Amino acid sequence: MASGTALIYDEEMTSHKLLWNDPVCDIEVPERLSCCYEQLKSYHLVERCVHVPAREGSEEEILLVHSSEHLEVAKSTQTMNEEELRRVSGNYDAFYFHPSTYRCARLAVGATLQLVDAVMSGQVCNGMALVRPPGHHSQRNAANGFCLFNNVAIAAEYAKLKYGLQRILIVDWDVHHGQGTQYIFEEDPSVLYFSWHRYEHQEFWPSLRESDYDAVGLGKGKGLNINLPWNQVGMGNADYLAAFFHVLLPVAFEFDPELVLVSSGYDSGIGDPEGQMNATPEVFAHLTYFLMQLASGKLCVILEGGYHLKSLSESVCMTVKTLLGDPVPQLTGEMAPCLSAVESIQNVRAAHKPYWKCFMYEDIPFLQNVSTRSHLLKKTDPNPSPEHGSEITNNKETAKVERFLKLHMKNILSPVPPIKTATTDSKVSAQLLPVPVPLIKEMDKTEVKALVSAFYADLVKEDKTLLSLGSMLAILDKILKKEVCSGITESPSAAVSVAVALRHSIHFGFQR
Ligand code: Q9C
Ligand code: ZN
Repeated sequence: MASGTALIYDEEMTSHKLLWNDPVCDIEVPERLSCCYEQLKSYHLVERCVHVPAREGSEEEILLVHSSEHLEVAKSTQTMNEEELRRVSGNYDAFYFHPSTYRCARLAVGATLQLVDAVMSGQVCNGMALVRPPGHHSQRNAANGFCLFNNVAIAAEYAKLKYGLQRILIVDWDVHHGQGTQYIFEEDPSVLYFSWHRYEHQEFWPSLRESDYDAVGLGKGKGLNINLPWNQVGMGNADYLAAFFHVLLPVAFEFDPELVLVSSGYDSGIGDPEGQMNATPEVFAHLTYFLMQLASGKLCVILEGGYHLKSLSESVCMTVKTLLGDPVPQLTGEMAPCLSAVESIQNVRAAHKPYWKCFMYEDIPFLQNVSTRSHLLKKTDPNPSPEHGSEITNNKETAKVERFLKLHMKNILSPVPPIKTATTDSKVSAQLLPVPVPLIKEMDKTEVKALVSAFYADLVKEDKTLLSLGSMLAILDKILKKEVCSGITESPSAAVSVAVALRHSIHFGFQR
């Protein structure tokens, strides 16, 4: 059984960049790649991975998926000036060329194939490729949505050809529909393609009829294309887990893939200006962990979108950390999926009922009306109250998200205290009294007031209170350092005990 996690990163892929003003494309920046790598370094994840070098994908490999016309157009842009580049870029929906784009796109393909080789040869168990430009919107004959060559689709064809694979699963958790990948494998029974995507009843880009749940594949590929359209923004951890539990995982285990490829866009994460979703970085650890249970762990994660640099890089770290085998972090927040998510999930289950045993024996009615009604309401009602009413994500408030994420990541990455109860003896705690005093500053004003007034009230009646407070503060100190999760001491003062207990519950109440 193979072990180890490959990481593929080549700085050269940061040379592809936008040379003119274009508000549609200006979020696809080189820093997307460098920020991820810096963050991986800061968590000491890079040194734990097996470094696999990128290479250029060959023309032959690109032609596994793309037309020679498409390849030639891309090749011809290498020597163009800005004006010519602008003109060619204008032939596509949301794409820009730079003189280095062709070289970067070939490296992106090659990096992806290197990852497949590392996993299929048993050099590593799994891995991640950080690549630009991304791939999943790219089609046989066209660049689209920041994508030139379809890295993941080429990887699937390559794995079929080189390793004789008969069942490959592609999981596309990017917030956009990978319509390019859908078109390429629509009739192919050897590739199961799953994509969830912001859809909003076809209002969200790429606004295609064929992104809806009833596009199940064609011919021999019927049942092997699974679209889960999100008809509202603000989907969060619970919605993503419900999608995995009730749609993807049952089908994936039934399909029993020999290799899993992830079109790993993080624009489905919190703070992303495109996705407007609410899933926090640690949900990607869980998604990764579930997929690691398939195909004997043979999992290749390939970067697609993700435009909020902090959210993107934290989510990439969560993914790589999980690939390395670290325990998955606890999820917080609402754990029930919203109504609109349940509706989408039910509809895709109903659409796939004829093709999968896991759905066949269940009674799954279509639920076409629920979110359609709220969708129509939204248009007429100036103050609709959608389910995700007070979302953290807001277009103009990414700074707020940044502050949220900073605190949030600190909280989830700091070690959980052991189940251990501190106790004190009066001599030691009396000496400890001056040490934890600065901690009082960390309490909020009302808490300090309550603590202090209770302390003075008791002091008049009871001399031993000073000693008792010392014990309490010594325990509080241990709780805050996460050395213990609770403490017990002799105390004449109930008020002080309550203050410490309150502090305790604020920090750890939901963790144990
Ligand atoms: N009005 C990826 O995430 N938006 N691509 C176009 C046109 C393009 C996203 C909006 C978004 C492309 C890989
Ligand atoms: Zn995307």
